[in-house]
This record gives sequence, structure tokens and C-alpha cells, in this order.
Amino acid sequence: MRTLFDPVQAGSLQLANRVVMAPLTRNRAPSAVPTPLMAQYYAQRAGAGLLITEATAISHQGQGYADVPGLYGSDQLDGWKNVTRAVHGKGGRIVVQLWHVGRVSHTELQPGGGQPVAPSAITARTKTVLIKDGVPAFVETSEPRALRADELPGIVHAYAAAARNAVETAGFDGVEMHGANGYLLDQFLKTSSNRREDDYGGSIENRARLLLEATRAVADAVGGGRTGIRLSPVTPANDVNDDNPQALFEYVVRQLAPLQLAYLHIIEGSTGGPREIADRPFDYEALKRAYREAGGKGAWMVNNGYDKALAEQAVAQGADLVAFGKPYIANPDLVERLRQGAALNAPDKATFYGGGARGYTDYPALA
Ligand code: 8OZ
Repeated sequence: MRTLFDPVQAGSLQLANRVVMAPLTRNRAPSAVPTPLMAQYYAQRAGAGLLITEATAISHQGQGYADVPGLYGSDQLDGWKNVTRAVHGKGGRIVVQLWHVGRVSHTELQPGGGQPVAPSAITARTKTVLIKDGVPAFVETSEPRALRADELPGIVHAYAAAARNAVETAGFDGVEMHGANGYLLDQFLKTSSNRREDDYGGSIENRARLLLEATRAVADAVGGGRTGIRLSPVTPANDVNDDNPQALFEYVVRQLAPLQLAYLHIIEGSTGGPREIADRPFDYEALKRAYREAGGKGAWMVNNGYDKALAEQAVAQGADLVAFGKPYIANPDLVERLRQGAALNAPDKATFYGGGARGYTDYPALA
């Protein structure tokens, strides 16, 4: 029988078990540079079959929160090199999540204090985080400007360049496209945030174009087998919604199938919240079927609110990988705890975003 603790192959990635550390934003990278404390944090969690880093900006324009890391400066790549070395030293595998926030940003975080960019000039009813005097402050996002079509090739190029830097310079085992949670690629996908009238708006084919171009460019740069993608068909995170998510996402996964990606990472329901949303039904089995019927062989990774019992059930029913978010904040040895059926430490919300070692590297492992 398949269990959470079996080794598994995801594209080119050979993983020791099916437990994945989900990407978690922690805002502990001043000037976007990963620190030695971050290397310690990820290395503590190297027992996961796969670590996915916190979302990491592919460009200055892709930045939307205080003290989140980047992948576009040599000091940033040097910082990440320390992280991947520490994780590999403990036998772990780690991919970096490639992030462009689009409209979920603030002028204070943008190059030259400019407006954030988006498919259309529609402000997100959501907040971002600035850090003032070491204290996180939640602020409204700034009004974005619509990207011109002639700017989009530069964004696709920035994804590919970040991926190449991640694998060739920083030593990552691969990359994950952040196609979820109402950030740039998801803003293009969904009807509520994309009102474009060019080749990147309107039909499903057009709305999916940027995500597919960027993912193909990244797969060309580092290999499909080193590329994963995260999608969140119905999450309301960051104020996005789609009129017909089932048709949209079945189209997206059918188009992804020929790239032979390492994995598809699917957030079921509302990110970090309910797995079922009454007015946003979605058939995830049909999504997976659409992907497999189109020839997609990547690992199927599920996420959102999993505990041991639900994860074991998902794996028994055919999920290949299960990503755990909040449990990984508080339990560096989560795989061992799940294996033993041990109690889990509870995460402290007050230290999720920003700060230092407290609530970050000081959660105890089992004795
Ligand atoms: C929490 C706070 C800030 C960013 C996401 C990158 O939702 C995030 C994020 C989460 O994907």
C-alpha cells in the first residue's frame, strides 16, 4: 500500500517521502537577501521529502511585501546558496518558489516608488505588509497600472532568468511557479482581475497565455522535470474570482501536460482556510483526470488543511505528495512526528511574519 513515508520520484526529483513543506512567507530577509538564520530554519526541516521555499521575487517589480527574499541580485543568490548547501548537507531536497506579486504590492516596495503592475488597472481589496520599526504593519495595496503587451516578454524572461539563476548559481534542485493566491499569473487567469482586450484577456486561452508562456520558458531553462507549479482554482485570496474555474483550470492543466513537469501543486479550497467554499464548488478529481488524460505524468501534490489522517487517505486514493504549511512552522521534524503519531507543536501566529529566531528556529524537535 502507498503511504506518506514511501520514496517517490517527481520528474527529475528523487524524494525520500511524500511529505512536502509548503511555501510559507516569513518576512525575515532584510533587503531581500536570505540570511544564515534562514539556512538554519530550512535545514531544520530537511526531513521533508521536498522543501518549497517561501515565495521569492523574480524581479524588483515582483516584490510586494517587506523583507521577502529575491532571486535577482548576486547577494540574494549568495544568500540562497548558503540555504541550499545547508539543506543538502542534511540530505534534503529544496525548490524555490518563483513569485511576481502583480498588483498585490505597494508603491513603497516598487522600483522608483512606481505603481504596481497588473493585467488591468483594478485595485485588489487586500492588504500587504510593510515593516515599520521592526513591527509588521498591514496596509492597503496601491492602485496598479495595466501592463502593456510589450512588457510581457520581459516578465516571461525574468521568470526564466530567475529559474536559471536558482538552479545553476544558487544550487536549488528545481523551481515552483507561483501560479496561485491572486498574484500576477493568477490575476491574468481570472475574470475578476483580467479585463484585457488583447491576446492576454477575454477567452480562457488568452487569460492562460502568460502563465503558460512563463512556465514553458522556465521549463526550457531548467528542465520540465525540475519545474513544478502551484495553482489555486477557487481561492478568494487577494481578491480574485473566476466565472468558470472548472473549465479554466482543466484547460490550464491540459496545456501543462506536454511539459512533463515535476509536479502540480493544487490548493484545495480557500488558502489557509476552509477546504470547501459553498459558492465556489470545484471538482479536483476531474482536474486530475484532465491532466492525466492529456498525458501529464507529474506528481500530483495536494495542499490545504491536511492532518495525518486526511493525508494518509489522500495518498491511499492516489495523491502523490501532500504539502503541509502551518504544521511545518511549528514542527521542524514533522515527518518523524507523523510517522510516530506524536503530538504536534502549535504555531504562534504572532511570529509568522517578520522578527528573528523566536517563533522561527526555536520550535523543538522530539527528544
Ligand atoms: C501570506 C503572507 C504573504 C504572502 C501566498 C506568498 O499566499 C503568499 C503569502 C502568504 O502565496
